[in-house]
Amino acid sequence: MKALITGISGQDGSYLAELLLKEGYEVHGIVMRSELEDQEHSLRRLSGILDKIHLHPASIEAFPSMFEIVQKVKPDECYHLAASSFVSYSFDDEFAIFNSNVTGTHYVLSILKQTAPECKFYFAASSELFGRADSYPQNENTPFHPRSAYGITKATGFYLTCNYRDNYGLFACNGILYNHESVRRGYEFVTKKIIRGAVQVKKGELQELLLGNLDAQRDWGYAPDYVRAMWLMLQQDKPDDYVVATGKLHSVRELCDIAFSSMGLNYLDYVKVDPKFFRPAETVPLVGDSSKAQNALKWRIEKTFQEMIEEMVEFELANYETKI
Ligand code: GDR
Repeated sequence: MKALITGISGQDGSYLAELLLKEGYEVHGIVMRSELEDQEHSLRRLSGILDKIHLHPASIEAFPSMFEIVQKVKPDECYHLAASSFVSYSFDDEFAIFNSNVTGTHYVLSILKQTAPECKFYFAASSELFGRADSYPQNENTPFHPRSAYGITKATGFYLTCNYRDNYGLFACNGILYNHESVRRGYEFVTKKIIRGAVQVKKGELQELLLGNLDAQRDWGYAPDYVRAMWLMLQQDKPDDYVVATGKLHSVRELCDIAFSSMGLNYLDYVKVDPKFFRPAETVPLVGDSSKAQNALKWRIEKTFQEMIEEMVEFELANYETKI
């Protein structure tokens, strides 16, 4: 079996590549040309498996190069993870995010339809589809109400995926994933930002950590658990869409408390609120009901929130100098 992963160098891409290798797949990944030139940093998450995977340089916004790669690889499964994924940036550059997230997704679907119509397709949708939701917990039937450029692009990708499934018979699935974290998370996301900040404080290199809304709540899961759900979706008899979530809410404040107190510090002494990091407030929290995934895919959560944060803290302390 051959799998093609767009966004293989990211948190999810790297865990998924490891999982697929373990399952005996030949793993191909799309990376940006610049990433190949700066492997030590850009491909750091793949460092343990670089000699076992096949990397192809291309931009998902460039149809001809994507076409050539898909035609050459002829994958059995394609996991489309490449996207601009930081919600805050999407407010700054709405036009660029549409190009990568919408046009890029449309290109991949169209290329698969033309060159590998039997290939199974996974689209990385997001809980940001629900945005200003009317009810919680959200499930596959909850209406979408995205409220960021990022959320709109993910909603468009979701509908593109449904349309290629319904109109062209592609085996195409949407994973509506809630926040998922790990030691490989990027520093702009709040879990890693807080944990990194707490370690910097502990080392005496930071006096205060500036954050946005401390009472914001999220449904945070563990990334390796979530990539397993992606794979399971493509192993079913029929394509479908699934919410992947823990069903539990935690606040940014709670995260600060766990991270700082695990190092014997009180977050109240160091964390300061800066309105620069505020987002439009949620009236209803984003928390998912993943009953469908649990029943149909037999998907289970293996790591709790507390275990995950402790693992991230331990890793950050051990790898502080290398900035993984
Ligand atoms: P999110 O993740 O936007 O939910 O999207 P992020 O970690 O950026 O924010 C989580 C929550 O923390 C609040 N917050 C802050 N966030 C950041 N980044 N920095 C801060 O200083 C800060 N202070 C408070 C935010 O307001 C928010 O409520 C992630 C991404 O992985 C998306 O790609 C994915 O689709 C969704 O999760 C599901």
